[in-house]
Amino acid sequence: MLNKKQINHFIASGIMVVLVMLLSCTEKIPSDLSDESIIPKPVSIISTGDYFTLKASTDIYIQGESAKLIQIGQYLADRLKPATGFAFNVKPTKKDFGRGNIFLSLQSADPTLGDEGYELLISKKIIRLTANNPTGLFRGIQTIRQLLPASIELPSKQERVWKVATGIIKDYPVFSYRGAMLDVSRHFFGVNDVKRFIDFLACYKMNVLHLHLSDDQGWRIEIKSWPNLTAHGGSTQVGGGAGGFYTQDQYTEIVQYAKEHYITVVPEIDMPGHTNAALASYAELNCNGKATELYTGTEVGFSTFCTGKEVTYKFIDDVVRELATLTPGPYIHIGGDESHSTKKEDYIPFINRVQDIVIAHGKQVLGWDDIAISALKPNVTAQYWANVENANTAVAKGAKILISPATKAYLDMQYDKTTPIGLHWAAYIEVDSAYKWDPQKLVPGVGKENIIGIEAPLWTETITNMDQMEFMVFPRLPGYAEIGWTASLLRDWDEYKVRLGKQGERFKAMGINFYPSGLVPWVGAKE
Ligand code: TNX
Repeated sequence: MLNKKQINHFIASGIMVVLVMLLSCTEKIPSDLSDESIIPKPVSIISTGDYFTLKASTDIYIQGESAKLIQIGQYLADRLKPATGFAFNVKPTKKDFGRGNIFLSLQSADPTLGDEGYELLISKKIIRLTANNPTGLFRGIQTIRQLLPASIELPSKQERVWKVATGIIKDYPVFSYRGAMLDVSRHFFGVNDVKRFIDFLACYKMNVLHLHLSDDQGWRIEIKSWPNLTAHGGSTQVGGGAGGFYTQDQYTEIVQYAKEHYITVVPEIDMPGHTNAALASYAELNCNGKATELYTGTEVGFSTFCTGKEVTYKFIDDVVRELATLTPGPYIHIGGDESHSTKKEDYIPFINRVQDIVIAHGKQVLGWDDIAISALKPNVTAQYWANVENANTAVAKGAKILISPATKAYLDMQYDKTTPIGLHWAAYIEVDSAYKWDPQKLVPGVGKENIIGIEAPLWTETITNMDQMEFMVFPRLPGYAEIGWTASLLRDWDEYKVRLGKQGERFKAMGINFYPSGLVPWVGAKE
């Protein structure tokens, strides 16, 4: 028979066992940093087998006092506050140590980390993030977010412990341009939608948002010297809905929000084709002097500016001038694709003149690969989307290449025959196909030295709202981010899909409507 002491001991250990079991079910304690799901995959991870715990008393210390650093510290605090319910005061310090706190430092970073790299040291006592400049700190903060449990992304307070596995991460990107494009012309997306899209890019360390601001179906940016562009040209969209446009103040708000997320906005005015919205707004831009009708279908290649009229160039000069003043980034994108209604002998001098206009306003030219047949000026970048010959011609003319293959990187392509939205003229792009390619080996004749990076475009002929946008973007976007950031030698689909599967809980916590591909081993996220 057991005596009373033994029975008590028995009960106590039973309770302990149950408690430990409960804890380990609901709150898996991380202790192996190299086992965490980080996308894009970092350059190196050393695990030290312990954990750091966020507490109500944890503060965020800034080393090197500056407005930008305070803002980054505040950004991190704002990400961590809702789910933890902790205060996370942000304050400058000269000290190197303070148990239980997070340090963001620009002091004595490793120069090999470059402009966007960071080093993250997590010990039992502190988290220290170091970089050469604020951009690197911002990128590193995304890693800290992903090392915390997925519920850190929930909008309300969670009762749980917040542990981070210890170790050292060193990380920096392969390509300097890692972008996504949003077509706001075919279907208009308002300022808040674009901000949410920017949030997605920031999570995965992407650094460019390309906005396709004009097309046949709609002109979406206010140009003060040509007000009918938006008053009339912005008044509809594919399917005949109300459309919309950004005032210059709203556009500036988007650019500023992007900047706070260390993302550059590249504005595109597509020309000489894809211009029906402008041609419907101003009769003088047409060769016959008559305004066209607004267009709400999805055909391409039927519109063209009148390349022989002087007013066309006065118009473009005004548009580019106003756009350049709204654009802190280096590029203006001039489109140039699918100008099937422009004769080649008109197209070439037109593109040559438009390049001069962009350069005269202090900006660098980006254009779809079709522009390669013109006389490319110095510092031009051609965006490869389908035509290998164009890409090679552009390289031969001294241009750099931005890699956006329609067959691999088009976010508007359906995943497979059964997925409800999207097109499939280039390919069906399942999540594995979207991931399994190497930008440096994709286009014969175009190698690393020619490539500035990659971009995944989301055309919106079939995409009408945020839910649909998220379904097309997730879960492919993290893969594109990884292709742009992580060396292809470190990438492998079978290993990646496991990390992606663990991100599913994060998508859910962020309220993202994602495509639950059967190729991905989702953890606790699939309905
Ligand atoms: C081709 S890609 C286009 C766009 C369409 C897209 C649809 C490119 C430069 N032009 O006008 O929206 O296909 O996938």
